[in-house]
Amino acid sequence: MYGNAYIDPNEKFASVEETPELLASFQARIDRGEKIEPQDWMPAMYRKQLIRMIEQHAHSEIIGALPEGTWITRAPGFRRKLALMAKVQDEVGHAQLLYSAAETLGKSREDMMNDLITGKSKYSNIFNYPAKTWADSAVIAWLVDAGAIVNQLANSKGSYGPYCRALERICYEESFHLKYGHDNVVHLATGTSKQRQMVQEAMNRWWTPLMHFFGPSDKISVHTETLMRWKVKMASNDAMRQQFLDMYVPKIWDLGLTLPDPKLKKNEETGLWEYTEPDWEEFKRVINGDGPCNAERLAVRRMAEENGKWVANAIKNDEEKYVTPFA
Ligand code: FAQ
Repeated sequence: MYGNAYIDPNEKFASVEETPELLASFQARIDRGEKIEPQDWMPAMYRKQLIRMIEQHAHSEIIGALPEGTWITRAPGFRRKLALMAKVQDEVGHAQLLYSAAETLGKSREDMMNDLITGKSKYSNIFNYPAKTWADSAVIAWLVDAGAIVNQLANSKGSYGPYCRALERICYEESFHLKYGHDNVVHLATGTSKQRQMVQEAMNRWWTPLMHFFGPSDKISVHTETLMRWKVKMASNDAMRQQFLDMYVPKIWDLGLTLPDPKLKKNEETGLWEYTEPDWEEFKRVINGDGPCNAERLAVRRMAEENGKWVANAIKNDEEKYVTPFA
């Protein structure tokens, strides 16, 4: 999978001791805005955190294809079906880019896939909710993609080269998804009263998961401080949530739609949005496997793994055939 040039970073740096001098010079590189590349030395914790985050992101993309994917066969019209099919394919492609970026840090794709289907790794909370109507798929494409772009655009300026380059490319595609989703929402919001009702109900259903999507509030976030010091995360969870609210709440209200939070308003003095703190207990339950669709999502992935094993084996055998003679 890595080709012959690949050197397992865990082995390459196994004997390097993490001295204070080495840690300081690493931090200095980050502070100067240099990119860290796979062949560079990095603290074990930087590597571990990056693997965790990129892997979770990759899993989110393939699991994220599922709620919208269920609407491909039922999309209203041929053009919307084609567009949705292309979008879902893009999401799976994003997972490929991200798994490749995570592999550069020394975790194999097989291990990542195993950790996903055994429930060891997390993926985004938001994909554990059902897309009940066509309007849900529209809201996902508009607002989940919008949230993803806020996060990814910021983090594409981060410190780890392969992740940043993957994010840059992903953002181009997500921007188009967002336009597709917006078009669908506008169509429903300006349609018949039944269509308006359908999109309003979808908005109500997705609001809390969307607020959760940016991660726990800064007061209770575990990793933000370390990840921001290392420029893996370029803004805190609350800052990204604020940016999303600032960009999208006015657009939602402009369409005559409402949001299910009576406290939601912009404080003109502070420039910050005020909102009801979303239920973080629900968030914890969902990310730890007890959301409405967790079991179903992992069951689909397990089935895909099982059914696709022969393809993986064929590729592996093929790789061996080509790689061995030059080893
Ligand atoms: N869902 O200390 P923090 C997409 C966990 S891609 C699940 O604040 P951190 C494309 C976190 O892992 C969407 N778990 O964590 C698409 C940690 O648990 P751990 C995915 C979450 O890492 C669109 C614990 O809570 N994007 O949508 C979530 O500093 C449409 C404590 O939290 C990414 O993954 C959550 N929302 O910040 C596809 C972007 N939030 O691991 C199809 C990369 C937190 O210690 C259709 N990731 N947790 O057991 C990130 O930017 C960060 O990881 C955050 C969380 C911001 C998500």
